Amino acid sequence: MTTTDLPTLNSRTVAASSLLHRRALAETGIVHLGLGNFHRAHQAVYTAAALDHTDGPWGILGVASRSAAVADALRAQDFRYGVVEISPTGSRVTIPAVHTGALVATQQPDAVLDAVAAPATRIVSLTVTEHGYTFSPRTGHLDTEHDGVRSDLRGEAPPRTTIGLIVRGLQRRLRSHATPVTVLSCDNLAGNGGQTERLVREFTEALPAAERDELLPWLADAVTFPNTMVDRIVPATTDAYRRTVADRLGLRDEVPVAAEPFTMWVLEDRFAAGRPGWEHGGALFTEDVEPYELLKLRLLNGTHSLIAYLGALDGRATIPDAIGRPFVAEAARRVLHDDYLPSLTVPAGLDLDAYVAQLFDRWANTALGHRTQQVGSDGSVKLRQRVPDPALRQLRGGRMPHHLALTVAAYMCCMAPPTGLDAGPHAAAMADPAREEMRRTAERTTSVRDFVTAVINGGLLGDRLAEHPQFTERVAEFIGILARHGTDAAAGAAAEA
Ligand code: CS2
Repeated sequence: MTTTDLPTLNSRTVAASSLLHRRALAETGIVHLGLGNFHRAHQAVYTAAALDHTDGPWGILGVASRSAAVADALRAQDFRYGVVEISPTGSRVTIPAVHTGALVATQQPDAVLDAVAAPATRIVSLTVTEHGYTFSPRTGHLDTEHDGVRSDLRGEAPPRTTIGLIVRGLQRRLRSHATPVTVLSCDNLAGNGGQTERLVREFTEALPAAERDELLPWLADAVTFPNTMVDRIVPATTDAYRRTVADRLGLRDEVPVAAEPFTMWVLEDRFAAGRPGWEHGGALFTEDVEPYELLKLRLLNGTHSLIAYLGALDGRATIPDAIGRPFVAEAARRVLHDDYLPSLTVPAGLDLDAYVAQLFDRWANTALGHRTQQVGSDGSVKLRQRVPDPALRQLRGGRMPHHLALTVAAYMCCMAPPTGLDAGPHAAAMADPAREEMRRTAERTTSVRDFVTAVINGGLLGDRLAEHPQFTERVAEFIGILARHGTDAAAGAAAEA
């Protein structure tokens, strides 16, 4: 039997399955921007646990940015889908069943703005990836040169950026009833709540005076932006995961999400209008999220980037394949311990050795098959969050962060391979908003060193690393070694330095 012969997963077939709990969904209390896999395997699962514990008005309206595919499929399945938890020892499927609707921002912009403004909406959460915040990689401020930002500032419909959409929705809310609301970033940005608040404010400050003066005081009074640390490795959906749901439940699910068993969520408890009891799903509420955020952003995400770029250049399709190469594992260990760890304050009570050992186990989860291409995509916006601060800290202390330089060198080789280097299919498949610009820079510069200088001075990693030409020099040296002698030799040179 093929999966197409099976009944579709929907509220009726799910309710008939003894495996699954039944939940009569209450009203929508959360509008979530970014209906991607991560949200569906993370916040949705915590919300399901909260609602399993106590009923509440916390249904989630999911908003896809552009693509209608997931929203349409979810609608056809009454917003039910499977989360396939994959570990080396097996898999299990759960159905969060917390979504009350799905919209596509580009197709139904007015309905999205209405949803943000609706009195019942108490939380507007977002997972739009680093790329979705439209900050300038150079300055970190709102990118007012960005076409979408400019169009949104002029008030053209539909809003083209997430920050524009949030501000326009909040404006509508203020004008209709002005009740408080929480904007909850769940993306991998350092200080994600604070950054979102700043970008929202910068957008508002750039509006005409009357709009600005109306909105700014209300934002300060009635809207909170808690910081959060989110963690769960969630690969792209494949037919293999669709088959797992079919095998386990005997139902056809077009949009399951696979995820590792590990999951973590740490949040500041600053909600303007209440929240679900996410602690019942294991979320941790604390006054100071920053140590957790930085720990995860650097040790997991930062090291992940190095594994993805070195792995891709070495011809590895997946993170577990990459970390299975001893020289990649050693480079990961070194960047984590030598370059990232000194920049961190370990949260009180956290067993660092166990945390690090667990990271290596998570990366090695071959059953999950997380792709190097996925982790390596959008490096220009991701590395900006991961590399500069720890690198600057080392450089200012008179130490060269060799493995951070290697990370940047491997990234640049994936984006604009120097002469003599075949970066391979996994690097070629990495999407990145800066790729074209880097390629053009490579064409107009005559040496690797000039290329690296132009890219770094152009603000790829902010504007402060350019003050340390020895870092640029080191990146150029690694690119030379990668091109002439390969990934193994480059990692070896970093380890010996
Ligand atoms: C990864 C993250 O793609 C990436 O950059 O590092 O998506 C990572 O898998 C998650 O943050 C894990 O929580």
